[in-house]
Amino acid sequence: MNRKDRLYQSEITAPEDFVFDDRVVRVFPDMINRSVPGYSLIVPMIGVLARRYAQADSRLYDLGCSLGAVSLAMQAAVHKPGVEIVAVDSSMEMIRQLQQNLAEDSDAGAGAILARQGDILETPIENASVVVLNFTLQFIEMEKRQELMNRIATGLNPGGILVLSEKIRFDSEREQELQTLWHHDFKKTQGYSDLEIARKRDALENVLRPDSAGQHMDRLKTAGFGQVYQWYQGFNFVSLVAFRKDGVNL
Ligand code: GEK
Repeated sequence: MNRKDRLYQSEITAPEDFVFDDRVVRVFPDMINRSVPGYSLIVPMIGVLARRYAQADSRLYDLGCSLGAVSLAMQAAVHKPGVEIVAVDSSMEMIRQLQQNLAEDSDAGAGAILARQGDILETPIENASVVVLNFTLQFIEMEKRQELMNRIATGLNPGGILVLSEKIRFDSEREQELQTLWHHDFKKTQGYSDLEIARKRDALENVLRPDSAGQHMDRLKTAGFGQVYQWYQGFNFVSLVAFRKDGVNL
């Protein structure tokens, strides 16, 4: 755990699609911190948002939870009674490690974290006050994204929120080029070499398919979210808060 990510220096030699397996789990916290600009800010800020919108006796969902960073941030920030945090990931290796971490953590806070292996496309969303997809939707098949958003909107209680963080692509070719360049510059400051950056980009090519901000907006509106606000951007990484159309939100 918490080892340095050197996967694209030498460990992965032949080109292959990126998968969330044991090798990735071992380096995941280092990998995501050095790859997503602002990750270490985004996670606790989701805790701040959850603290405001979590409702007593409801569920908080962390969909595509990996090692549960968002679940832990929400657990630390939310003190309402009867809150259950449901953390779901399709990678058995991720969930196994998360469950081990939770079992070893004697400081577990108020809301229980239920960590389960599963496909978020098949996870029922019920009695939810906060639903978080922190860089997960980008890995879901394009054709299945709308239905997932529809189910989330239906499963959210009035007054609840969806937090959606994503890598995005830009409609303007020039902006796409620049933001990508700046993101790669960021990765270089984090110690990744040009070769590692290029190899990782190739590995993610068929796996991580970013939408544009406009596509996200349209999909969220279609699903029944009335107000959508971007609260974070770091180059081509953004995070949005969406309110259900019929919600009364402060
Ligand atoms: C964090 N949210 O640390 N069902 C469930 N999980 C899935 C599915 C699916 N269909 N597809 C992909 N995943 C985390 C980071 S990482 C983002 C999320 C990244 C899972 C996949 O196994 C992986 O753990 C996660 O989504 C994406 O805040 O690595 O860039």
